[in-house]
Amino acid sequence: MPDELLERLGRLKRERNAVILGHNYQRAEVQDASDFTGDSLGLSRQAAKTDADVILFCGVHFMAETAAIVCPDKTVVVPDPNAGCPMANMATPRELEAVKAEHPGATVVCYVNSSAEVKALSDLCCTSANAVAVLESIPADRTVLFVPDRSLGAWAAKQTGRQVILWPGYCPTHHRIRPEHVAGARREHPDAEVVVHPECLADVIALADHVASTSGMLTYCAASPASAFIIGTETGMLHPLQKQCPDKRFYPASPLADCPNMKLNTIEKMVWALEDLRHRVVVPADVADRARGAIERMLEIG
Ligand code: CIZ
Ligand code: SF4
Repeated sequence: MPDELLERLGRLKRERNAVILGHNYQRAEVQDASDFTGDSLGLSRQAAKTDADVILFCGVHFMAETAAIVCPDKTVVVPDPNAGCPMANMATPRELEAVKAEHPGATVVCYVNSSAEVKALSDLCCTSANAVAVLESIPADRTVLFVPDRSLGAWAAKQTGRQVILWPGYCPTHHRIRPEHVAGARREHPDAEVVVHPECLADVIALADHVASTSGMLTYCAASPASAFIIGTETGMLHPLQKQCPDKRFYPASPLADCPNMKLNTIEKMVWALEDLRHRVVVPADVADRARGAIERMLEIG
């Protein structure tokens, strides 16, 4: 990366009093240029406590929206307005309203990978790091409607023994990881532990030694006595894992698991975003107020 661009980014960051948040799935150089890296929950917590006036959010659209909901008084900008999440787009507010009408007593739990409007129609939000705890917090006699990720919903339902109505959404990137990829990687690296994300196919989860969110993967791999790991999630995750444990080896379960949306953000676009203070992510106040309720109820669960 040319030093000149990174210098410009640093200068603009000071001029704008900006903080740069970078998701674990970003390009390595984008993560390295961020002030904080992590999962969407960790980054929202950083957003909530920052003194900065501007948040440059390097991730996908719903994550920047979550930051805008948590900090309504800050300017939130993204490097590329086309970086959306196809899974989040699989649940629209109109569809959710229709399904809610079919299940009037149901508690609606939305995965954080959803639009602000879908969050505003939900009772509780969750991430992959706390989906099990969120389900356990709901009285056992309640029906739960889980949107939009059917893989995470089914996995969390199994962990908790709860009956859950699943939405037919999924992550195209995680579903590109096939059981035969995992089996092949195991043959190639027989000493490695297989750690996969709950957005993966059930047949892939069944082959894993451990299932975790990205923050959970960092904790697990640091503590495990194993020295090699096959990682079943978006390939950007290999960077923070390798950075945290330079003496351990990390292999992708499948080289096909990269998210083209996550990879749209580049250092150049980050410079432009701070230069022009665009592309701004704004959530209308009434939507943000209702969505904040679902997010705060999740944060209370921990
Ligand atoms: O919550 C997040 O940041 C996502 C999308 C994945 C994860 O497990 O951290
Ligand atoms: Fe969405 Fe999957 Fe890309 Fe994450 S990795 S932004 S869930 S499409």
